[in-house]
Amino acid sequence: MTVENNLNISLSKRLLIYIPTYNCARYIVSVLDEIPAEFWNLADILVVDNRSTDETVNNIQKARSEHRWPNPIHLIQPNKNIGYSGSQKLAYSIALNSGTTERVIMLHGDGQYPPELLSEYSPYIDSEYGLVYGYRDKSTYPRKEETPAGTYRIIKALSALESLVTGHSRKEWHTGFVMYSREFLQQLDLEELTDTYHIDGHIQFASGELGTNVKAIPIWKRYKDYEQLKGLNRLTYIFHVMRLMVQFRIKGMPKAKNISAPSTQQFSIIPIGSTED
Ligand SMILES: Nc1nc2c(ncn2[C@@H]2O[C@H](COP(=O)(O)OP(=O)(O)O)[C@@H](O)[C@H]2O)c(=O)[nH]1
Ligand SMILES: [Mg+2]
Repeated sequence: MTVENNLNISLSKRLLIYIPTYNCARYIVSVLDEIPAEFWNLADILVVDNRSTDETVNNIQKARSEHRWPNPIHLIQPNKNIGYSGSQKLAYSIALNSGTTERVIMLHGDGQYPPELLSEYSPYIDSEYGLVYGYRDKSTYPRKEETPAGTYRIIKALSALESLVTGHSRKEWHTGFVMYSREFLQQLDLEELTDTYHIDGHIQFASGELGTNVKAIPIWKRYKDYEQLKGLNRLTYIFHVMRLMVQFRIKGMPKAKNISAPSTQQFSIIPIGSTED
């Protein structure tokens, strides 16, 4: 494995599908299997594994060595776990550093956002939208949308509050299913974005401050097969978000001083065939 810090991964397509993983051994191979065929030609696929402690990397490596997928994927690992937020900052720096990437779609490696939803973005790949995001919607997807009722109400209430506090109306501030344009990402100081879980909300806030063209599309999220935040964790998350939305408003948005500076985060490129010790 080669340690890199010059962000030079040979991306060649205008679209990048970035897949953050952390202990997704049960899901990651089927997530890649479920990526609609057209996207294997349209997009580069970059898995950023955040130092999983389970079989996530071995499962990917096994599938790669069997040439399971139509095209090669890129697989990298930072040299330590850098959190959900750090994984995003690294991926967006790599995208901005590449000469080709025009748009980035984040697709969670745990499969909670079904990869078939990628097709919902097709109409917007050549659009003026700087940010397109999916909001969970039980009225559009009454059977498929699996967010437990309590969580659903909390997410909707928190989102209504965050729209109020920030002055930017969004159908959901907690979605992890998003597509960003290069033009939009370039205006952000990635390093200044929050290091917490609510980085998706911070980027939404930035898009509001920048007056970015934003599009919301109804989606569904899987929960049946997944752990969810409960009790104190859930309360901590709620208070975190409430504190952050006020901070966003007070501090204003993290503007890039110049074209977004490349991240200095070190990472390893995991070539096909190498397995974790
Ligand atoms: N929990 C966690 N997830 C991470 C991390 N790095 C990447 N991820 C991935 O980021 C995605 C979102 O995390 P998750 O906990 O499922 O958040 P949620 O579904 O948005 O509530 C998943 O695909 C995780 O595997 C990390 O350090 N911690
Ligand atoms: Mg998840």
